[in-house]
Amino acid sequence: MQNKIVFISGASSGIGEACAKLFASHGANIILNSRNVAKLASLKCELESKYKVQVLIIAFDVRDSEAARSSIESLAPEWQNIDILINNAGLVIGVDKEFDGDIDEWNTMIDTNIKGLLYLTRYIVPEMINRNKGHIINIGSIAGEAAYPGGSIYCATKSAVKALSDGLRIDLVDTPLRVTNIKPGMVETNFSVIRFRGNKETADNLYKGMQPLTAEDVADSVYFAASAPSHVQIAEILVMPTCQATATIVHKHSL
Ligand code: 8X3
Repeated sequence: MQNKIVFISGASSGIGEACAKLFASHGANIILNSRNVAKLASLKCELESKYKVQVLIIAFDVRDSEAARSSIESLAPEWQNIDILINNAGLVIGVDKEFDGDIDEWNTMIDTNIKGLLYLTRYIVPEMINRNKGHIINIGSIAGEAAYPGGSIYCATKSAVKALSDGLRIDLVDTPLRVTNIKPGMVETNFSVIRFRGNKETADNLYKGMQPLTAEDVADSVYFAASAPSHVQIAEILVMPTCQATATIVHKHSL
């Protein structure tokens, strides 16, 4: 991974942050993207002091196509050759029934999880094609496999991530570029706190009696796909805790 350039969206926390740490520990230079400049600045300091790597912050909201375009187009020449795009920015808000949900929250999920991923793909992949080199790693979800109660909008966005990953793989089949869809099951990050609109206690209860994945466990799968030999394309990884079988079947021990 030495000297490769890795662009990570949603890099200020959770899986994105864990990927930044893991790829930097293997010598990759990292472009950190999210809206949270303060968190990105402290992550940049940490990575540059621990590892011999360079870290660039480009803070913008992935939902803003114009900000994505201008930020990526104005990258300094030494940062333009992005080797790996990790489309990680994504979220779930609410557990409402489909006929009952909050439309603003739907838009936030759809605009971030689908359109944000598309904008970064649109602005970063053409340069990869020019250089005949690159890997797009989308963070999908077990939620993209089948809908579950209270998750229909989020599940739809992650089904879209699967379709977009498959479609991009088809569109790039005559190139050396690779496309991977990483589909985590239950992972304990701030993700569930946002799902329950800030209620940490409800989020914590979700993981009682079972051992969820950590963000680092998912980053390991991302790194595995990224470090495969160039003729090997890991198309998908479905990774979940040992006590999970599907999005809705989880064995919990009694407390
Ligand atoms: C996160 C996994 O099970 O909460 O994408 O949908 S789950």
